[in-house]
Amino acid sequence: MNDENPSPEEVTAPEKPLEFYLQALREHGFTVLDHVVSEAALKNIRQATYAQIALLDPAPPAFDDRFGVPNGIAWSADICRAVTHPVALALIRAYMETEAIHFCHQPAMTVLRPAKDLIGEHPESGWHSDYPYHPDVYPEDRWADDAVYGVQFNICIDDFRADNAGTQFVPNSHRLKRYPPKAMNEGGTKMGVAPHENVAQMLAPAGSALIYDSRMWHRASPELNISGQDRLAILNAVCPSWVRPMVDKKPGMKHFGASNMAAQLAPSVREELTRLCLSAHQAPPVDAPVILEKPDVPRRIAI
Ligand SMILES: O=C(O)CCC(=O)C(=O)O
Repeated sequence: MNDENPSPEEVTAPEKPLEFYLQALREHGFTVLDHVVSEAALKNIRQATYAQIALLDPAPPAFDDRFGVPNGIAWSADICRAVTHPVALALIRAYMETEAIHFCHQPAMTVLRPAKDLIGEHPESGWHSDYPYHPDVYPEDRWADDAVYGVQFNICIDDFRADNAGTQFVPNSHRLKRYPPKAMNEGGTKMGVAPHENVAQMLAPAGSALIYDSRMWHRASPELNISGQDRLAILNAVCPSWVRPMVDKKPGMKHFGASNMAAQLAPSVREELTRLCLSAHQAPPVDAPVILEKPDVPRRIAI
């Protein structure tokens, strides 16, 4: 572990009381939770991520792309602490009105490279809502009930700004309770021009978390990263524990187990991380909708 790591006991505190963020989430389906990761931890996470990128084979493209750096919980204690931030998780639990939550894939470090050939382009597609509000998960791809079954918890390791591809979204689109219509993914996204007239960007300083209702229509916008720099973030799809995961989480936990990371974490972090990353499937409550993968339909997953 890096000597510069903050001690496990040192948990950063958001500026305002939890109720402030919860109210924003309830009103807008979106909030920015500040101070989830300290400056020292951000530095460590960047350093550890670039050490991992150097090991990727084949090497990822340097421009015009977004890629994942796998197994973050096996190589960064700071990532383990960030994804188990107690205020962030309390907020998510309160919004979904359940204590029993889990991650539907392992925390996903993503690197959005600077645009080069994409500058000035308007690539098609990318609009989606997040798991479990994916195509082919709900019957009829409609989610009529009022309960919330997914919250996205994206931790900004770099600032999210207009000039480095802060995530595009349609404010309040979670209220429409449907997947983005096909037209959103046709003809490229020009902000302010129909059907993208209401598109905004999620903007936040490094160290904060974008926390939003998974039904929100949104899109990674690599063409907008004109900063010349990478933009790093850790993506997490959080659902009630009875919602089946998007992917098999066991291989990720094997890496975690083999890494000896557990020994470096405070017991509270280790226990929360294990709960989130390794939860066994639980039976759904009796009034829950059927949330299934239809086995014979090819999966179309975007995170
Ligand atoms: O990286 C981004 O800007 C978009 C993230 C995203 O699409 C997601 O978390 O589902």
